[in-house]
Amino acid sequence: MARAGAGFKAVLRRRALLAGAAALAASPAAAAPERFPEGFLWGVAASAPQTEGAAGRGLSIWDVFAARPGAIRDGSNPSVGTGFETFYPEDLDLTAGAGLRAFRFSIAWPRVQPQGAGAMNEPGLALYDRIVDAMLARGIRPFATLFHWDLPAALRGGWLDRDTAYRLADYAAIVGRRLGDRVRDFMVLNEPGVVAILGHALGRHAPGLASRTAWAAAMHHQNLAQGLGAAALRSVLPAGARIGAALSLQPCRPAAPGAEEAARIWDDAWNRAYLDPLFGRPYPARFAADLAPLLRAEDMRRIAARPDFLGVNYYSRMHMVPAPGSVLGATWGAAPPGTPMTALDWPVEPDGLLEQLRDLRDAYGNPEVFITENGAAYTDPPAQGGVIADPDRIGFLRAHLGQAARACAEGCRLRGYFTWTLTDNFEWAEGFVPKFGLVAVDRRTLRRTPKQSLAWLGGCARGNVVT
Ligand code: IFM
Repeated sequence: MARAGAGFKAVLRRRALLAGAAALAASPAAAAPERFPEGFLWGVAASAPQTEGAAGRGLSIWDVFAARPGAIRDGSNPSVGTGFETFYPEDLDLTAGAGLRAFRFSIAWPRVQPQGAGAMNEPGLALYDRIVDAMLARGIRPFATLFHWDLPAALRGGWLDRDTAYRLADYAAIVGRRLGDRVRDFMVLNEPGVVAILGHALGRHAPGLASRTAWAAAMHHQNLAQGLGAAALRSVLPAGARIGAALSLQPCRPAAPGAEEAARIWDDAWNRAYLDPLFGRPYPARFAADLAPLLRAEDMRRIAARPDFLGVNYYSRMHMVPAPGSVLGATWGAAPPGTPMTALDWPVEPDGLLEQLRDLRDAYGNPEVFITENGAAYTDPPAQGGVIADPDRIGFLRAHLGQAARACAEGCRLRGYFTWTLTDNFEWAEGFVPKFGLVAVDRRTLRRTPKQSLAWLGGCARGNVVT
């Protein structure tokens, strides 16, 4: 994901990193260990288009987008990923060996249906059989996401076309029938708001569109796909299956006096436009005119298939300023002075996670929640003795886990935590530059080298406590 001016302001950032690392590293010593409720699930999250190679699948809109000169910062593309389709046994060994017992992965729609509709590709489905079986054999609980942004390019209209929501439901039924005997936890879509805003309002992600009508269509048709996909899964899965949604939820604040309305606009566009309909509420009123041409009878009822669990992908708060004349009328501003930053210039704000979880508890009926993504890109040093020291990442995770433990203690129904991500991978328009992984991957050999954060997180998982 990319935010405002993700350019690297080296000096400022290094200073902020040092300040942040010191602040985060100092926090645990003072506090008592934070325990999690029994049964709390610890895992990692990843996605097919960021880790799998392209062989054996149809083209996705990210293959097409990446071919545009300048679209991807380092000129890379999703054709190799981390080689997960070959290296998954090793990746799962690393996961289970560390003590992490859940793996959120995604299924590549263009691998299952290269044309996005119609004929299914048996070898593609067979790959996911093997991956799921390998997880189960290691005692890892699979959490499957059906759509993590890799829309089949063959679906010409993409999310502008209402029909895509129906095609997603067909695909969901295929996957549910095939994997439902072994996978219990499914998420239909990942972060539809990011797809709508970065891909259709700002042109920074595939398919590279930037208009208000494109954004509104992508928003509504994805919400519809979440509802239709959940219903299709429900109709084919055995009793006990659990269907969720993974949303990018980031509390929004004004970045300056006078920017209050910008923060409210962004909160509506980024968070509420997905959360509210999922929980049976209308869309934010400010979008009524955008949605009027798209809404059909029964749409809101279909979308409001209250999920069995909500996946929360939290990275930081968003600090907003007005942007008159832009598609949404607001854009990212600066975080409060002194806020530590990651290597992508994203603010480090662990208490924003607690704020988000409290909002779900208080304003949405306290749904069952998993943190389905949380993590940070940092610049890692070279390996020494076969391991990479990444104290900044450990500090980031520790601080966020501390807030997650607090949310549990405050009555939020938080059931588990998935770190983004196991291996450094294809970070969309940023290419392979940002390193989010607990494990480094050599771009030439695809050889894996664990970072200290993997063992550290595994230690937390084993003890069910933040150490
Ligand atoms: O890498 C992405 C992921 O695909 C979706 N959520 C945010 C991550 C970090 O940008």
